[in-house]
Amino acid sequence: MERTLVLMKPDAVQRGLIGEIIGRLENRGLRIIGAKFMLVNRELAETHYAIHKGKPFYKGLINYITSSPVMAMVWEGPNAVAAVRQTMGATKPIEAAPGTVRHDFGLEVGRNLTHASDTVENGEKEVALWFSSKELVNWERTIDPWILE
Ligand code: IDP
Ligand code: MG
Repeated sequence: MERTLVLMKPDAVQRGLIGEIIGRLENRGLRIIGAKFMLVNRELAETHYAIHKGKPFYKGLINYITSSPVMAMVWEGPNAVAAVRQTMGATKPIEAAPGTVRHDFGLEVGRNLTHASDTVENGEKEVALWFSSKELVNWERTIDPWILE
């Protein structure tokens, strides 16, 4: 079972879209196993986005993610990484497919509402960066046989 890190970025929180976006992930059948509402310090922001260091948008990206609270979550499911990326849509809202979060609520790449891990390996790394093992909840969802074959 894959795990993926999902962030409701500050714009999603400020715009009151946390419930809407979580609802989409729940509706798909993904299972939440961790969540916290938090301010992101610069150190965490810089570690999380280390791959983008040096790019023209890097400074703005760090300012954006640290500007206001985020809702950080871990979601689990078969192919969870690809499934969540698909639900969020392409990085640039203007290129995101209709029906995706970034299409339905966004216009600009610098305010694209969410983060989702892009590979299984990065999912594992990002979950470990953002959550301690104690913060992840092991629970049974009784409807699973009706969602997972
Ligand atoms: P992703 O979030 O879809 O994985 P990445 O390419 O990993 O996209 O970029 C990380 C984040 O950096 C994006 O979600 C977006 O917030 C921001 N970003 C990426 N490219 C640009 C840009 O050209 N201008 C402003 N912000 C950008
Ligand atoms: Mg990325």
